[in-house]
Amino acid sequence: MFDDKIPRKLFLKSGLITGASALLGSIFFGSGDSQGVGEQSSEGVETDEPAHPGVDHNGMTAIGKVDHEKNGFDPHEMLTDWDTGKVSTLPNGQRLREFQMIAVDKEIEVAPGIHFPAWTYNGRVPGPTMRCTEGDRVRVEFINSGSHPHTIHFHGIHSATMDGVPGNGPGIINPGESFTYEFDAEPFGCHLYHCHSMPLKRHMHKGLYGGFIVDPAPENHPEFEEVARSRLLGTPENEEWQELFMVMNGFDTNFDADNEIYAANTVAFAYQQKPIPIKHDKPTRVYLVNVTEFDPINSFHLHANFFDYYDHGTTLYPTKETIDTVMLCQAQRGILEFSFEDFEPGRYMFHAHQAEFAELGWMSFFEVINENKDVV
Ligand SMILES: [Cu+2]
Repeated sequence: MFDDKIPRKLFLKSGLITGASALLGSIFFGSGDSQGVGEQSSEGVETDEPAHPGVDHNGMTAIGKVDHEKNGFDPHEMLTDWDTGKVSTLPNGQRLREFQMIAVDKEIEVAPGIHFPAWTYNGRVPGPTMRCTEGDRVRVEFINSGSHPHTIHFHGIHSATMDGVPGNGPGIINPGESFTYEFDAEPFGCHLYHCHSMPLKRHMHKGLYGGFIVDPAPENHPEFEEVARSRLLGTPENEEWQELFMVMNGFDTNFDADNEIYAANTVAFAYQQKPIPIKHDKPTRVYLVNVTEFDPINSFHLHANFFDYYDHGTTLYPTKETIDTVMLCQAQRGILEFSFEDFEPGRYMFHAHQAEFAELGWMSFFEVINENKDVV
């Protein structure tokens, strides 16, 4: 239907995309200073010449604001809003964490003026970031209030009947039905959950996914006890860190099996328009999950600094050290650790190093706050 040679952002700009429910407005990509005229002529033809010579282009961004209140979630709050469930103790002394997950169809705004008919867990994309401790009993009541059959498939170790896949145990949960998944939280690490109904590509990219973080239980790791305590939510050692959660995702707004919008935590350019504050005297830990559909690989690149990486988060020592870029296949995830301790204050970029993804939304800033140093 569309000429593949025409950049996708041109379709976004010119409104050639069909399907009004998928795209209710048009996004203007370009410099924040140039009110979206960027590098396109008035005829919508891309040129090499800046549309406004002499204008100081501050980089790609979106013009306008997403209505987070209407969406019912804010990508900045999603960075730290861990859902630790309802906590109690079982007769055998094991800690129980109970969660409720409701599948709901919901239109969300993924970039200013661009709406996407999502399928959600609890009305948000990504779904709640579940966080528990290694060895906890996890009980998740799943209610399907959506219009299609769904499941929840957890990455982790559990029985076949709790796997959330068609034809196994309860299999798919039809609209109006419910099922309670139950298992022990293991192994520790940075995991995810997602719908496993068919067609899988469609069910996943519509928004049915979220983070599932299992903190290590320090008593199980005497040789790395201090590291484990720093990862365990609620300990003084954990308080010394700034922890952030990011899902790298994309949205096919015109249903051509290709993404038009990319982001971390759903809203394009959210952390560029409003950078994430970072205190220089606290190290940062990012729980990173890739759920981007259609494109086989996504990536995270940090500017002006390097990080240590823990693949899947299932080790207490880095699996890669002193890198500034990591690439993740679909469903791959990991933990990044870095520090801006001696850095001057200012904005430090991070983004997908696939330039196309960055230009279509996966472009962000950390705002380092250092009262001890001046901006040079
Ligand atoms: Cu589904």
